[in-house]
Amino acid sequence: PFLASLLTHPTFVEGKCWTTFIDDTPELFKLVGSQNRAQKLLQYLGDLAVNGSQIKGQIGDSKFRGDIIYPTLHDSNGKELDVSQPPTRGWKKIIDEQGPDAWAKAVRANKGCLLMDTTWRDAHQSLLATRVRTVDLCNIAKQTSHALDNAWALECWGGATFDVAMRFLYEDPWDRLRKMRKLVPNIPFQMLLRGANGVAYKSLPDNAIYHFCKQAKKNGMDIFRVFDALNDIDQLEVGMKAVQEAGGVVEGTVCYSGDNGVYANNYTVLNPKKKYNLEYYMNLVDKIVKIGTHALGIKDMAGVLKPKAARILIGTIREKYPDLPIHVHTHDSAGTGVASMVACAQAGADAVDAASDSMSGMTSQPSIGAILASLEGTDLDPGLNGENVRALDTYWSQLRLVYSPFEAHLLGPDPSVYEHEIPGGQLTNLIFQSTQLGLGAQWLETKKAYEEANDLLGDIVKVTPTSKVVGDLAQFMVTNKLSYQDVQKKAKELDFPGSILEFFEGLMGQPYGGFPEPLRSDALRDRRKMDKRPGLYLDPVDFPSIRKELKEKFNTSSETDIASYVMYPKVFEEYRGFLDKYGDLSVLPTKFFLNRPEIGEEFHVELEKGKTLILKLLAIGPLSDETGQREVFYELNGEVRQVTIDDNK
Ligand code: 3PY
Ligand code: ZN
Repeated sequence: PFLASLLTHPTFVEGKCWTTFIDDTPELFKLVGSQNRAQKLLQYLGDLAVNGSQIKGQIGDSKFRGDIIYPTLHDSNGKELDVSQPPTRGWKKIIDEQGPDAWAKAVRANKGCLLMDTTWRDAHQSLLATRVRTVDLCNIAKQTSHALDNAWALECWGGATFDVAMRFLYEDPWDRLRKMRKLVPNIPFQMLLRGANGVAYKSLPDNAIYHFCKQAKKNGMDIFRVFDALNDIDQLEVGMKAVQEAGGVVEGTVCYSGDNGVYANNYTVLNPKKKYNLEYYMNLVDKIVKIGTHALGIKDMAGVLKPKAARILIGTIREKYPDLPIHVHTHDSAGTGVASMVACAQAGADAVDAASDSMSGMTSQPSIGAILASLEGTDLDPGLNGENVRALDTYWSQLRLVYSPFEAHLLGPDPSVYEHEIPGGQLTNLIFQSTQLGLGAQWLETKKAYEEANDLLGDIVKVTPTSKVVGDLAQFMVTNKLSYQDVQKKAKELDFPGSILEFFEGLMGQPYGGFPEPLRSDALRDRRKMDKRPGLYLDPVDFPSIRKELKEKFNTSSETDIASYVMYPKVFEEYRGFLDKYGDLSVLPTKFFLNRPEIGEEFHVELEKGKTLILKLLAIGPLSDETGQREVFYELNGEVRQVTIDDNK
């Protein structure tokens, strides 16, 4: 069958078969397996028909199951844009042709404040449990490449998208990156890298981070926002150096923790307990600059950077480092995001983050439309066509309803974020968990416990993975009815959650000001204590033996599979198991990935270019008492096909 595919392939037939043709034409192999793929897909669809969606975190069906209407874009003369043609404008060209240093210069010379659109990463991580699938990003990619042609970047990868893709969407995150890259040639791509943790939740050996960054760059990534959850400079350095070596743009990043301390001279008046003041942030910036960075990221993961603090912080950095591009990230949890980002722009930031209007606000980034409206016509104009940006959002307004089963149903801003400092994505999760339990009061208790847990841990910087440590301790306190004092007094006997012990061991790096004692020693008992960065204690990854192992276990020698396995061995194995059973589901439209089809409803699945399946659910048979199974009947390209499914209900 392979030979038949080869001999009938149009390129071969036309005699244009070059020597790397077979390597460059993976669809040859796909054609061979398409029968098999269709059968596996039916297995998934049969399971969906009988048992409903098994996607973790899904509650109910999509609110919108109609056909998506795609936006039409226009040029500055009002003429309809042909989005099938690649755009000519975009900052990626400078990175590619002149390199990151020249790019940094060009960014500084640019008068306006650029925008980074986070819709493809942080916005859905913060609002929809990171569940947006590759197909839905690709379906709007061409329009996006035009509408956001002058954007700083699209944030589209890294953070939680990496593991969630494999864990819950049964997708290869690398495949996503490659597909997006093909469709968006002009706008730089940006990813979030958790320093020495890569895209995992605790530190990995240094060579794993180097290998990962190399693959990310090779597969299409441009700008790497590198942070460390404790602002531990040694941990941060690992990530920054790995990006440097991979040839990427380094955005060394400061995680911003509370605005009270920024008022350096009178901070004791404002909040005596705060240890993160202007001096602290400036010291960190100095260290990041010393390591070598193309841009500076300010990552306000909880959305606690108020406009006045923004002016002071960004203004001070701008004055000290006139040549350094500054890029600010925030969340709109308190509702002050637009005001703060405008303040940053006015104080000298080169770029700020925003999300498509329907995917913005609350725990996500502030609205791109609102920021555009605030800066439009001023010296800081971001240089985007507002009408096209709004047109793009008509897509996201429909998509948000397709993903409604993952909504946390937030009702409004939460200015108490200034006290509890819970990062955006985590805030959504915690509110969701509390409301699921039907305990309104529990939410107040959780917020209070979160503040206390943070104090117990020594007032640490809170973002993945340290925010999880604080959240786990808070939930542990609420569940076990432990007060602040109880935790301190009973620490020697308490059975703390694993994340807290890992933090105390030093597996997430060193917190500023040190670990709290005697709590650390009491909790750890005879477990190890690392007082330097974990990478110094970990054995390097033995890549040759991992390559051999993956070849034997999964018949793959792909370096990106190896990177996935090194980052998440168990998740990768489970993902491959799922692929064996159901095949590659990334081709299935989301409404049929999440929702059971109606009887008689026809739908199309494009397995690959030119190979479309036309499907219709015909009937679900009765439950067999003997086997606990049902027969499900589908019509596939006009033929009746039957699959046997375990009824798990
Ligand atoms: C992540 O690490 O995934 C984050 O979004 C941190 O803000
Ligand atoms: Zn964020």
